[in-house]
Amino acid sequence: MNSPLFSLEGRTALVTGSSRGLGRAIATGLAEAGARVVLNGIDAARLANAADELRAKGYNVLVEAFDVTDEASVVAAFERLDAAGVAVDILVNNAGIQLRKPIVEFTIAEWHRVLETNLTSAFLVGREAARRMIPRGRGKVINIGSLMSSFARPTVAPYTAAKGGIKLLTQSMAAEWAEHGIQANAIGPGYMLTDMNEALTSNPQFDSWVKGRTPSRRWGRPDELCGAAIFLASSASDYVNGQIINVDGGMSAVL
Ligand code: GCO
Ligand code: CA
Repeated sequence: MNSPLFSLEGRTALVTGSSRGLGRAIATGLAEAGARVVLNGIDAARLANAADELRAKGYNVLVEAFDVTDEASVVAAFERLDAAGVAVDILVNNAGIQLRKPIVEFTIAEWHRVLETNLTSAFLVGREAARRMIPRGRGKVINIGSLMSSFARPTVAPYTAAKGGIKLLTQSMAAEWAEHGIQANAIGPGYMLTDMNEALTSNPQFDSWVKGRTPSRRWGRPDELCGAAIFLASSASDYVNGQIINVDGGMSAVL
């Protein structure tokens, strides 16, 4: 039985980067909890495929293909939603990329691309959403951080710096928006089975490191983020602000 506390009926959720991976899984979970979902991505074909899959399950789905790193595109997308009478009640800033190499081998262009996609996007999309949530006196912002919001490992410096920024941007959003009835929180996925991590899951040494380092002794499944997402998107979290919930099998709790 769905507790009304966790119901998302009548609410609209925009999930950035939701044509695949964690974003698609989270969008599916929010739809299952009753939300109308607005899918976002830059690959129209992948986006259409994701929309078809969710609609086939009977969910209420809109599609907004825009580049979350481009201010004009983000502003235009929100103006289209305004014109269509679509109010974003729940924003999930999930869009992100990964690039792995030693710091000394990164180009400035690669650095900028990772920071823009993984961090600046949350500022751009969060700002537009909040400009509309503040007058309404309510809203939910869920930023997708990472274990890397708090811990580092070699070869993922730009991603880690961006995810560290996501954690403190979330706290900054809470600092300014809580008084307007908006709750801004983050989810920190652990090592999840996604395309982005294909190079890791297919590496026997890395695979055994993850399993040895994680108390649950396994990788996480993208759908295992849905519970935390539904919680943070629902009335159940109305007094939760500026927090990051690690969904990582316990990895961040142990040495
Ligand atoms: C890596 C991985 C990680 C995971 C996740 C961990 O190369 O270490 O890509 O960054 O994606 O972010 O929380
Ligand atoms: Ca990401």
